[in-house]
Formats: sequence, structure tokens, C-alpha cells
Amino acid sequence: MRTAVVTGAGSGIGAATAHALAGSGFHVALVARRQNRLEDVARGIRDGGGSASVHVADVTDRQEVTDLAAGLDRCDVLVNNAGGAFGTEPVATADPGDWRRMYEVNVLGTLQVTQALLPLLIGSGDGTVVIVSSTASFTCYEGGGGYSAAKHGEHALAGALRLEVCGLPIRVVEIAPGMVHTEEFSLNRYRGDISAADAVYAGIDAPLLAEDIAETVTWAVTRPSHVNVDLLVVRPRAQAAQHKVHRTP
Ligand code: 8X3
Repeated sequence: MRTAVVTGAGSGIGAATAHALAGSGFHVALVARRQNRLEDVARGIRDGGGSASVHVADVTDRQEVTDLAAGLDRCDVLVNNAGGAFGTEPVATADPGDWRRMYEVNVLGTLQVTQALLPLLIGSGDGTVVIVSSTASFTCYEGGGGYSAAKHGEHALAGALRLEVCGLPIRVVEIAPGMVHTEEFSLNRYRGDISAADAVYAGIDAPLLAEDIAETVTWAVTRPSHVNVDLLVVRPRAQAAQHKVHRTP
């Protein structure tokens, strides 16, 4: 059975993508740090007739990523989704520890998992690496310097990898979402401040949902093998640009 490995699969875009890929006939290997979250997602997939396995691993931990790869006998699709934003302070006062953490999970996590699974992806004869980056991969905004720097890094990784594997049976797809209303993204960014996190989406007629990105990922990886969707930028209709968001009072 074709196998898709999804990181950050315990919630949000990762969990929705796991469901969507399972619905498209993949066995889904769910990767995240929180076992209980993964078990819930796996149960939901199995209840719907799909196939899923649980792999507890922190993508920033090289040994855990090595062990993850050793525990898999197949990987046709890798969705590098684990990531996040931590803090909204400006450059002048930002905590370098937050920036380091964002670089670790968004860039080095993607690097480590991709490195570990490349042999299986190439060995599949038709592998696809998906990198879920962000519209912040291409632009900067106040208070988003560290996140934007990390996402620019992820975009660079995707671009370099695509060049390096040209000629091998492997595709590299980057999906760059704009504003997606998920349970945890803004809550992490605002350090658990629920009202600040909710205010991000206030007055917006339909921000994207995790399922919108999951459908996009699934569409991209189910194109015929010779079709490489290099980069897709996906925003809600109400967000024409990072600073151009239509809100109703
Ligand atoms: C999240 C998109 O608009 O918060 O990756 O930078 S945004």
C-alpha cells in the first residue's frame, strides 16, 4: 500500500492532510510528539475505513528522526508539515531563543526528516516530498521576522532540493498557505493568549481551514508522476496580501 508520512499530524493541517491522504488510498504514517493526539487522529482514520500508524517523534531530534525512518519499510509521499510561529516581538526585542526554536522546527526539522526518508522516497520509484511553507516564505511583516526568516529558509530548502534530485524519481512540491484558522497556530504564536489568537481572524469572512490545505496537498501528490507542482500559494479570498485583509466590523 502506498505510504504517506505526515509530520505535525496531531492537529491542524497535518491531521486534516492525514485524513485526506487516507481517503485517497494511502496508508498514513502519523508523526508528532504527542501520542494521544496521534492516536485520536489514527482512530478517526480507521473509523472511516482508512489505514494509519502512529510514530511518536520530535522532528528536531535527530535520533528520534533516525528511529522513525528505521521503523518504516516504505515511503512514497512525505508531507513536511510540522512547524510554527512563536512570539510576535519586533526584531529590536525578540528573544533569540524563539527565533532558534522556529528555525529548528520549521527548517531543521524539515531537513532532518527529508534526509532520513530520501532513500525510501527514491527507492519507491515515484516519491514526492511536500513542504508546507507559508506566504511568510516570500514576504516579511512587523513582528513576524523570526517566522518569516524560518519560512524563507524552508522555501530555500525546497528550491535547492528540487534542483538536486532532478533526474531521480522524486518530486518536490511546496504549498504556501496564507491565513488558515486552525486550533493551535495563532495560539502558539501568541503564547496561549486566546483573545489575541482569536483577534487574528476577527471579522474575516471565511479564513482558510485546515481541510482546504489538505485538499491542495492531496491534489498535488495525486497528479500523474511526470507533473511536478513546484509551488502553490493558497490564501483565503479575503486576504489579497499579508497586509491586505478584508474584515467586516
Ligand atoms: C501563516 C501565514 O499570514 O500568519 O503561515 O504569516 S501568516
